[in-house]
Amino acid sequence: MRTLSNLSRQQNQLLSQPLEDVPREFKPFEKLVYLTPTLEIHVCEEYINFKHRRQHSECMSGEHEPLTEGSITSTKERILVHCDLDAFFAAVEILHHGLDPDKPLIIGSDPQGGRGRGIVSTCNYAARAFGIHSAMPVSEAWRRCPGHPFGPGHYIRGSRGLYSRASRQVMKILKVPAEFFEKASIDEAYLDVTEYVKGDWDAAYALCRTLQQSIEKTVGLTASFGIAPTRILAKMSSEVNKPKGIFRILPDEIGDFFEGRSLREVPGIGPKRATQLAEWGFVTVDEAYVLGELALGRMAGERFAAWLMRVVDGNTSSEVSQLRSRKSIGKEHTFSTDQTDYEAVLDVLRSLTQRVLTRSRDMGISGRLAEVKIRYTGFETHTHGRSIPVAMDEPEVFLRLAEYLFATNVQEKRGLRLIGFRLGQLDMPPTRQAMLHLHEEE
Ligand code: DCP
Ligand code: MG
Repeated sequence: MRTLSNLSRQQNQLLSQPLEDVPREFKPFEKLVYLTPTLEIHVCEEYINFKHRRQHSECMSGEHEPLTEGSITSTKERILVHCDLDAFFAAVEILHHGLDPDKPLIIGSDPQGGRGRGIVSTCNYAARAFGIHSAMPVSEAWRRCPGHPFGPGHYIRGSRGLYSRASRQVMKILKVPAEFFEKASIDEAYLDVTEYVKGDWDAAYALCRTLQQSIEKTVGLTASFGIAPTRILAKMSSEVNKPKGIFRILPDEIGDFFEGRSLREVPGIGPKRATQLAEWGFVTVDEAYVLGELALGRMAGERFAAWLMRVVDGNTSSEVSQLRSRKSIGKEHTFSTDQTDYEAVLDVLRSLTQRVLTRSRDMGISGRLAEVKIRYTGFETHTHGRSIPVAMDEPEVFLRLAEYLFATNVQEKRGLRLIGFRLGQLDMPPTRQAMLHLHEEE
């Protein structure tokens, strides 16, 4: 019978064998890796060398770091697109329930007739006309636009499943022309389309129009697009003509774009910073810029001044990579009643791990850290992690790590409320295709 202690023993036997001797179904991937008795992962030299070569060739700059020689942006101008769906949750609800888009719709916590203590997630444009916006207390929203029977407001709690499904459909469309793609949140994505449009900014504009129409036709939602040479500029430009807008900033138009534009509109400048700058007399970006890095730095701090100069000079990052928006990929499961059958828990853990790795592979991401989360009866929660020397996306490696982490850490005889698996320390892996080439070269 498969029991937990059997499993540990079985694991240890397996782990003590080099990979060549392990039964076929346990081989993570042939010749590349084997696990030692202490669960260290040994990776063959070629794999590591290959990876390092890739890392060097893919050195890219961060949003808040100065550009380095040889990074993608400094060698060649990129054409980035930022897409953001319009009033996303509200638009999905309108579509799903066939609601009237001209009637104010508010998605968020239960307003409880104006006594609700939660906040608004979002609202449609008809509700925005009442001054309602995301993150506003729902009681305030009710005051501005009460719901039935006192006013025209329609309040909905929202259904995550619907939003995820719509988001997936949209992302599928957006991915097609993107050489590099990054889903930045449930309703926004960055696309590097430089190659697709062959460096032609007019073609990029036409592409956005096509994508916009395709999203509306296929999913029934409207989206806004920004086209620009850096991430921050692309994000700002998708806001300009919202809803259902497209706005483009050409490399030599950046200065004009910032003329008279409020500092508060720059992502990264929060209300606190903007108020402080306004107190010194700077409300627009150009007012702060003309002061120069040195003088602005004395007032607002050197780092901030240097960063703002780079934003306006178009020298911030144009890297589009899924890793920018993601620190880890995880899945967890809460049992309907606390579990003491650890074999059943292990089955759930294996399935979660498999799903996480399927997802990471779909996204072209690998990871170095395996983490198992165990929540006991009464909510006491522990996470147990293990790192491997190089990032991988092999399900078999992480299945074995997950089983091992669970088997060696679970406090036996205690009821389990939740089990979870997380892949951390993410990295872009050698693509699976590249790995195939590696095999061919051997
Ligand atoms: N959201 C949320 N809580 C917030 C902000 C947003 O739950 N404080 C959710 C609801 C939004 C979705 O995320 O529909 C996307 O956020 P956006 O900031 O893009 O807002 P919208 O898409 O709703 O409106 P816009 O048309 O301004 O993009
Ligand atoms: Mg949006």
